[in-house]
This record gives sequence, structure tokens and C-alpha cells, in this order.
Amino acid sequence: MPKIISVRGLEILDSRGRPTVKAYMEIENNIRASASVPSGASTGRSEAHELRDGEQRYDGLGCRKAVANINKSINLSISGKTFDCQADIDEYLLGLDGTSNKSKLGANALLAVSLAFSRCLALSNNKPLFSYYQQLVGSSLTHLPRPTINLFSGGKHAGGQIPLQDLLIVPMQKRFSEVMECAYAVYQAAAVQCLNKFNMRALTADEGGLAPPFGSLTELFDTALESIEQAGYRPGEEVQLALDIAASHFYHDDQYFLTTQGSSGSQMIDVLSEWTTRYPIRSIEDGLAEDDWEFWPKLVEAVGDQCEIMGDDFLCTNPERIKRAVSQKGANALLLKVNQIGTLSEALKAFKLAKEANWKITVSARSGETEDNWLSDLAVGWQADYIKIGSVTQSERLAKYNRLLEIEQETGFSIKD
Ligand code: 2PG
Ligand code: MG
Repeated sequence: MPKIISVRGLEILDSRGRPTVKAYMEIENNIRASASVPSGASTGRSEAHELRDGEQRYDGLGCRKAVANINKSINLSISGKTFDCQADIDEYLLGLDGTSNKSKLGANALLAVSLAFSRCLALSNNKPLFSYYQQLVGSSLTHLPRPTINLFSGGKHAGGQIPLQDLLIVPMQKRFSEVMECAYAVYQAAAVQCLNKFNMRALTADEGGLAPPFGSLTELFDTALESIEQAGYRPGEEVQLALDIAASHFYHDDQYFLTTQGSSGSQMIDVLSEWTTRYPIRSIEDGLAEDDWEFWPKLVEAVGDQCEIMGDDFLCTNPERIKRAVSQKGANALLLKVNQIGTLSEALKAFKLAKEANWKITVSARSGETEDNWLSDLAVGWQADYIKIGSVTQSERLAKYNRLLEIEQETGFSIKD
């Protein structure tokens, strides 16, 4: 294995213009690679600690401390060392940090280094990054992930004009390139719908989704279905829906405030169940609040047969939370975000636990993204069922869709049914 020569960090800006971290690594034989980390806005309480400076610049969001940790303690400790594999360097980084939530060095610093190392090793083995990621899992490569694509947004991604965070479309075509054509057509039709209904160009949200001032959630669903039809597709057969309810963010005082009148966990489950009978909903993410352990199994019982019940804030890509949810039958799908946990190897552990439980897995971007595209290679390499990147606008999203178009051409793979 080649020795690490050096690693250094840089504070760069994400798609919201907020600071984030990029790491540059050099290993023996003149191999150099870099990687950037994303950042969430609707975060779960159990996520690994994103180290921010807390000083005046960038409203306290600066990442100079995380960058200094890369340049000083991490660089000093790993330069000149050889790591046999990804698990070795990740374990070493965890030891260096020494805290349970990565608050000393910062999950943003650790992940940037973990990812830069993965790129260096892929280069040194002369492999595409997705093949390197595939080796970590060990299963064979047969298909591409199906994208779930943000159409309308609300909640923390769009100033809360509706409580729901995201309505996504799930185009069912077999070829990735056809999925992109479909997503474009539906997005354009939705933009026209917004103009007709609200007499205005809809604002766009953090991930490029449209964010019109819907008067009700029924209007949200109807507009989505009309947009699909106007684009020339059949809702249900050709384009399904996925929801990110992000329920933690309108849950307080033991009540869900989907409307101004609060509702209980079981009332919330009734609402979600009714939606699944009325609309072609394939998956529901964070349909309940992150610590509502009592009701998650009831939600699975109510709609888990016809719909994927996916944990994002609920599970935080955290192996311990996933184990608990598996044993309590509290979900049947995982939203995997590597920066929620902080290293590739821990994310892989989360992935394997979900796979063993026969859950569906969505590899997901964050609402604050960079132009880096490692996520696409990861979703292919790990053979995820879905990839969630955001809308089909904005270059930080398109960098990842475009990488998938390249991989489609390189491999000839279709999307799994
Ligand atoms: C989510 C993500 C991506 P954030 O909730 O699933 O849409 O948002 O990165 O803000 O947590
Ligand atoms: Mg979510």
C-alpha cells in the first residue's frame, strides 16, 4: 500500500454559499485527489458533529477550525503512514478524534479526509471510484440506482410555506438517461403549472425544487399529478411519488403540526395512510418525528406493505439506531447520508445492517452540496436501490446526475426494478 505523503484542508463554499470543508491528499507515486463534504439544514439530533467556528464571520458557520484540524493534527498523524484499507484509516481517524460524536476534530474534517483517501486508493489501483466502493461492499455490480427527484419543496428547505419538506418524483423508466428526460419534462410542466395557478414564477428551494405558496397539501399533490400528466406520463405506472415529510421539524409538545391544529402520532399515521391510498406514493421518509419510537412500528404496520417507510433524521445513518429500528420493526428503508455519521466505514456498517434486514436503501445528498460527485460513485458501487440528489437544476445537483450519465454509458447498466 502506498504511504500517505500529506493531507491539507480548505474552507470552500457550498450551494447555499456557506462554508464547508474540502481535503486534498497526496500519497506515494504522485497520486493526488480531493473530496468535499456537504452539509444539511434539516438535520437530525443524532448526527455526528459538524465543527463550525462560531465566530462572527459567516454567521458563525466558518470551517477554519475543521480545516486547521486537517492541516495540523490529522496531517501530522497520518503523513508517512500506510493504511491497508479504508477501514484502517477510518478507524485511525476515529481514534484520533476520540469522542463519540466527532466533536473534537469535526465530522466534516474526518469525512473529507476519509473520502479523499478513497479517491487516492481508486486512482492508485487504476479503478473508477465506483469500483473501489464496490470492493468495500464486496457484492457484484449489476445496476444503477433509481433517482428520486425533488419537484416541490417546503419546510426548512423553502422557508416553511408548507410544512412538508419535499415531494419527489420517482420516474420508473429503466434507462437512467430516460429518467432524466422524464424529470426535465415534469419539472418544466410543474413550473408552468405554478405560473398558471399562482400567477408567478415559483421560487426555488435549496435543492432546486419549486416552492410555490400552495394553499393546501391537496393542492400540492394535485399539482404534482397534473404536472406528470401534462408532461405526457402516467402517474403511478410511469412516475410515482416519494415524500420527505421531515416530521421532526413540525413536531413539538408531543403533537404534529401539519396544520395549525396539532395531531397525535396515530392521527399522523392516519393522514399518511390516507395519502397512500389516494396517491401513488412509493416511499415516505421521516413520516414521524426522530424520537417517536413508539409510533414508527405502528406506521410500518399500517402502510409498510405498500410503501417504503424510510428513516432519515430518525436513523441518522447511525448503526446503533438502525439496529434498534430493525429489532422494533420501526422502518423498512434507510436514507443513507455519509456525513450524518462521519466516515465511509461507519456509513458502510449502516448500509450493511439495512441490507441484512432486507430494507431498501437510498443514498442521499444534502441540501447544502458542493460540485463534487463522489456520491454517484458511492450509490453505484454500493448498489443502492435509490439515489436522492435534489432537483434537476443547479450545478451541485447536476454534477451528480451527469456523473451517473457517464457511469451509465461506461457500464451499460439499467436501473433495477
Ligand atoms: C433530507 C435532506 C436532503 P438536509 O432531509 O433528506 O433533502 O435535507 O440535507 O437539509 O438534511
Ligand atoms: Mg430527509
